[in-house]
Amino acid sequence: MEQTLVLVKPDGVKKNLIGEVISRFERRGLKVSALKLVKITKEQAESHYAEHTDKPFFGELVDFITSGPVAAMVISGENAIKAVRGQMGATNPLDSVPGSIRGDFALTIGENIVHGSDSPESAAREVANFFKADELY
Ligand code: D4T
Repeated sequence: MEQTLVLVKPDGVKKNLIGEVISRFERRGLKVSALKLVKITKEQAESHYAEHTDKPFFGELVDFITSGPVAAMVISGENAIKAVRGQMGATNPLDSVPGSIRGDFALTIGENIVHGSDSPESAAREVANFFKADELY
């Protein structure tokens, strides 16, 4: 059993895709263990994207993820990290296959609708950045 942090990013919220994204995971058999709509602070965003601090796109990344509310959730299930990343599609939507979330709803890497943790270590850190232990079910 694994847990992963999923964010429907500000572009996904603006496009009314929160339900669509959750529905895809639920229909697959994954569970929603925590869920909230939240405006991320700059500090929280910098911590979330800590591995990208030195990248040229870091500033834009933080500006974008703090530009509007995100739907933050913890998705749980057997191999949830890999299962969710597969359903999200490739980071660059132009490389995402049709049928994946990004392949169906996004065109640019800067606005690619969803985030999902990429390892158990990232998931533990990212879940703790958004939720307290007693907010998980
Ligand atoms: P996230 O973290 O949003 O789930 O995306 P990925 O795990 O699929 O991809 P990532 O960590 O490599 O990138 C994080 C985030 O940065 C944006 N990005 C990425 C960007 O704007 N320009 C770029 O060149 C890259 C590589 C998109 C996702």
